[in-house]
Amino acid sequence: MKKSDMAKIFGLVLVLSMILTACAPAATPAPAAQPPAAPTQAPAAAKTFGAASCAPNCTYKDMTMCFPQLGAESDWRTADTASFKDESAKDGFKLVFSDAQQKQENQISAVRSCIQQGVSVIALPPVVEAGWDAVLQEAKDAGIPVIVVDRSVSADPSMYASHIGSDMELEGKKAGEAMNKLLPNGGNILELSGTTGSGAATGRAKGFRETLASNIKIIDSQTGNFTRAEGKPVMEAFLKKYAGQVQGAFIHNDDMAIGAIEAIKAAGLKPGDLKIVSVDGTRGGFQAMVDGWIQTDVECNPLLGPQVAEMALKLMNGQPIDKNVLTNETVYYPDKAAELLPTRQY
Ligand code: GYE
Repeated sequence: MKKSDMAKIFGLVLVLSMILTACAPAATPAPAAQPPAAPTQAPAAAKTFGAASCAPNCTYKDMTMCFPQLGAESDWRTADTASFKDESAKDGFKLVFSDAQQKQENQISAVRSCIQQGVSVIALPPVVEAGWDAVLQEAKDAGIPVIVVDRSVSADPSMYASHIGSDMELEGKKAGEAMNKLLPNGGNILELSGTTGSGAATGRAKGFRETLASNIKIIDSQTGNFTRAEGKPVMEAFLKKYAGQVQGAFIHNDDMAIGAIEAIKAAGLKPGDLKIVSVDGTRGGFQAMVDGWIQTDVECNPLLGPQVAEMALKLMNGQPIDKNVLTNETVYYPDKAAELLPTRQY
């Protein structure tokens, strides 16, 4: 067929289709106004973390946020839970809350139940980093965006919408620098680590080792699972084993530090005999600084509810969001502890 013939046929088809469209009953929507028929026509990002059906006018009243909290192991965690509950009450979105008691399998079943309920968004604080791929894929397949909250996951970032939380490695680095200042002539130290395999413990341990001076030796490291109850016996055992041989301790959170301090007191040591660097900056941590037991407290902010809610609404409305939002945090020392204690929110 000649090119000119093809153009004629094309023109004819075009005119015919215009006539047909014009003659169609008014109630029939024009083809152009219809949404794309097959999801394959939508851009990949829109399909993965797609806007809700109320977009672009979704409000908090349209939102059901799933928050499968990892546990209630520390004052940090209690403050974090309260932050989400307060935000839900303030904004008026529905919060599906559960407490996994530090067990990943409980968190995974909570996420699955949220997917079945068809929540708008899942805010997931993962107890450990590994093992999330399957359930993240299930959420993705269901079109429910997941915001990873607080600790990190090792899954590929394409598996979730965003991460909001602390830079745990940076916290570890700040702790290492603090220990270097506290022990300028070097020494032996202990590490009381957070939950094994958690982003918080892994990051803090890594950052700490990266900055620690070569004349300071970590002679032992054990987990206390971020709790007071486990921090105490771990320190008791440490002090029996290394009596008279240690000058400091890096403790991954204030709750374990408070437990450890009970053991240190019971062993007859005085405030400052063991230089303690802790993390979180809770009221309990501040009180321990006032009392002379903690020499440096690296802040970790648990009040994540407002930021997460704001991002969740943006996701529902199909607005762009940042892939990794880091919390701004500082370092506290005993000199300002008494003055700042009444201002602490957790
Ligand atoms: O430091 C600790 C809590 O994941 C950042 O978990 C959080 C940590 C926090 O139990 O107190």
